[in-house]
Amino acid sequence: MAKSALQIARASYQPKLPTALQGAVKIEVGASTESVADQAEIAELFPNTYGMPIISFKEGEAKQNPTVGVGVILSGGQAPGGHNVICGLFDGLKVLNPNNKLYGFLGGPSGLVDHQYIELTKEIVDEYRNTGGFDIIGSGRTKLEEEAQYEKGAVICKQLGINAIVVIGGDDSNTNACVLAEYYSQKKAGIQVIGCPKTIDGDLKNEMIETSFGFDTACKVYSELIGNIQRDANSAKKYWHFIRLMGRSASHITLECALQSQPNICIVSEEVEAKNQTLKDVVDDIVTVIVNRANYDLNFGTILIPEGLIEFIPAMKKLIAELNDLLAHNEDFNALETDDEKRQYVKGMLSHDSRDVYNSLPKGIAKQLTLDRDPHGNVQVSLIETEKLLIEMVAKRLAQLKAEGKYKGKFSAINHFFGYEGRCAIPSNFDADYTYTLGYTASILISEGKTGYMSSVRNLTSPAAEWIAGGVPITMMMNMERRHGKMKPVIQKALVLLDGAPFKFFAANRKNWADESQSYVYPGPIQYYGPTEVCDQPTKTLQLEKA
Ligand code: FBP
Repeated sequence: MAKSALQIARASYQPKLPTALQGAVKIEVGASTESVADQAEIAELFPNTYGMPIISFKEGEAKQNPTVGVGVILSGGQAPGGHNVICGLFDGLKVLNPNNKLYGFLGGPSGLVDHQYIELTKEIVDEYRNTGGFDIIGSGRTKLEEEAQYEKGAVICKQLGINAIVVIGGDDSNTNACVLAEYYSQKKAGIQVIGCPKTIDGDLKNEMIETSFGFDTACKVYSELIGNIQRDANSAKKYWHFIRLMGRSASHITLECALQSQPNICIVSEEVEAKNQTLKDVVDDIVTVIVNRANYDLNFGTILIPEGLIEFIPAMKKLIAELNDLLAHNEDFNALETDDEKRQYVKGMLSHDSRDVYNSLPKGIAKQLTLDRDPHGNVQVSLIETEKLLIEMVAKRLAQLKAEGKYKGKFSAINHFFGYEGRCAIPSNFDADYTYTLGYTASILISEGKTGYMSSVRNLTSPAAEWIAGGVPITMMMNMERRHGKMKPVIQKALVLLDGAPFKFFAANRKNWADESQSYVYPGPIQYYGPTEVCDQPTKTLQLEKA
């Protein structure tokens, strides 16, 4: 396989481990835990895995460990560092007992159910050290939520001598991992389940999980690109760049990229929702900045837009919910032939408020809302090109203002969407070290007989040697939420907190960033070799949260 110079150099990078994990380890058991909310319901649903203590690892005495078999699953969207979780897990298992075996289930959780697997040998694992991507075993979005699936999983585990499964995934995958842990405990199946916090979106975090892996690298890649665009904008001085960023729900990625690159405008969905803003309000806010800059002959700039914005605009949320109900299995609608007939039909069925919103949308976007639906009948909002929608609406409003003599500038816009550019990037030193430690930690949790725990590595703004590794009961992160019409126990998603330090820093500075021509920051590409202040810094979000 052909390799780049960086690939070859990174293959021999040895990820940093906390001092406590560099030799034999003993466990320190903390206080018992409670779920973040709905304690009685969660305790009842998880009689075997509720209330367990937080665990941390300290330096200890060497001991004999029995041989174990472990299966690993990559679940959901790719995130830089996934391979290193597997490398850390593999190395940790081999240190515990050289006879330990690691199997990888192929293509995500379905690999467990369909018995698709490979044994991960040293030769295979070595090929993937410090690389991006999930291609070592592949990933998938199959949900593990039915007893029949758990039973099929137990069959292959028994066949291969697997005592523990490690699920590397986001909030939903870790919720499912916990349900699986509880199920196998109840059935006394002898299969432990450990989770690892993955997602570039950064929305799987809490008191004990400081960040999910992949967020650091993905944000650094996007910030580099945004910085490059800003330098171009500042050189050519003729384009407004509308940049949509991945993150299906929370705006962490967009906010982090803003903190790194200081764009002229950054929309935070959680703020839009809290202020009960309409799409028109969002457009007006953008227009105000554009008009103001035009007064100083600055007819260029950058605008960051979170992918999930549409769903956070209360009026849009209502419209989408009405459309979901209206169009689900609607024979009359499906029988209509022309776009115009469909548009008229929808308009006739919507509530007064939603009809106004629908009418205010460009026809193309309105049509998209009625066409693109996922298998559950929901509009796939991530496919909606919000950046193009905003360009169209902003251009229209600026034209009106120009006609009224209130805007004298020139508006030319370019749209971008950054997501896949960062999801499989070569992990930053931070993510390479963090993920390796997460995997290594998982191996120790397994050897200590733990189940229903998430691998947790804290104190991440300190040097890696001082990181605190251990385990957190997954039930501790849970609350009850309505999903598909039923109340379910799920890990609470972490949205951007408007009273949190990262947002407050942004809010205190955004006016300067909007008006000034010299406030852009150009982060440049991720550096893997060089001084620690260039190569090993965690995200601004983490630094501000921990300051
Ligand atoms: P996870 O939540 O599974 O980590 O995935 C995150 C994400 O990258 C989102 O940012 C994005 O909306 C989504 O995956 C896209 O997924 P896909 O490529 O499967 O459509």
